Amino acid sequence: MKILHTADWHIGQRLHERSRLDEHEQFLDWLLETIQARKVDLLLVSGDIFDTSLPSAEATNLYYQFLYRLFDETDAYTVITAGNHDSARHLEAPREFLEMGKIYVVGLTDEPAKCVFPFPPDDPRVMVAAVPYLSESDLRHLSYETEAERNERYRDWLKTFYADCVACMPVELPKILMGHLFVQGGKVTDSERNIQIGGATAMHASDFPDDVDYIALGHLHRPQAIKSAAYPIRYSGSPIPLRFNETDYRKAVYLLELSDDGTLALDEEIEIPVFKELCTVEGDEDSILREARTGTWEGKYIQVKLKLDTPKVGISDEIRQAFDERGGEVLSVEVEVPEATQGPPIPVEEMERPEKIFEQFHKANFDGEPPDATLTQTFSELVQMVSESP
Ligand SMILES: [Mn+2]
Repeated sequence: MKILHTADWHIGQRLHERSRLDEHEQFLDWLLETIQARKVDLLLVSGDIFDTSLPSAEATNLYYQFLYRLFDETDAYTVITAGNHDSARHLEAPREFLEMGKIYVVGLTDEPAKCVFPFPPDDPRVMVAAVPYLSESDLRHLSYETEAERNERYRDWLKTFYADCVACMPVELPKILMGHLFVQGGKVTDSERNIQIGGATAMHASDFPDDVDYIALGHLHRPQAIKSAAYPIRYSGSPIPLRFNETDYRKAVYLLELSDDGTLALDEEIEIPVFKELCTVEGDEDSILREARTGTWEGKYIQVKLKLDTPKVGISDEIRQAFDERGGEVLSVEVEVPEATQGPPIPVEEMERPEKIFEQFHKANFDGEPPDATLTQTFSELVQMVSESP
């Protein structure tokens, strides 16, 4: 039996306002071909199907077209869970309907038993716990708690949830746990939002139950395995780079093989082709224009980081055009000009309370004058409002 682990599709994502739907379409075509070619029996998608909780009609259509083709053109079962980017309720809304197509979607986690599925359902060989992202807002609010205590409670809650899932499974069958969460030791890139709730929440590899065979995670966008566990804990990563700085490593899906004796092993890390190359070009005006006119840019997305001595009107357009003439599409031009009026930087160790930082900022920008009482009061009210908003 072949099982394929993927996550973090982020369908509908835009990079500097540029739609990525064409890349997602190519990825899903590739995924379907891979499922057919490798005769995959079970596809696991561990959260962040969409990039936003209310995806566009086009993004939604692409997703359902893919699901329909999975049903129509393959024999695979599919398990999909919600990530922090998804709307758990929206994803789950067509649940009963999708089940007719052997597609199981879990968005909300009210009960561990509802997350546990046997595959194949009529002659179980493996158990899967389809655990979606557990949002902090699902935790009961306790006003007397410190942030650290709340983080601990979140972690405990996850631990218990996974243990309860495993308790619902027959002991003799191999077990796969899905999840959309941060495990300590994972390598973070900068495109994961809300990676750690409150800044410190993380599961530890040892928090997962003992009697498990594989943990199929989503949330981190770089494919990776977490060290120091008795069984593999893996993030498959996102199929396309979501930022310009996510291009120094390859994207992948994991193919697992469940043998007849019930052993589950990694069969192959299958590299995903690069559908669109993302490039960053840095330098001064002359060097960037020279690169634009001599490089190979056909079909590439480009981010330009331009260093100028003084601001120059129209330079961005000139750069965009130069790349455009050789088939490249510039998605962003960041211009860096030496800032004469900038105040001295505030050392990190001096950044205490927001009010303190504000005072330092004011002094730095207004000839050493601290903000007056009204301004200080207004700022405090603002901080209060922000910290109380959900
Ligand atoms: Mn994600």
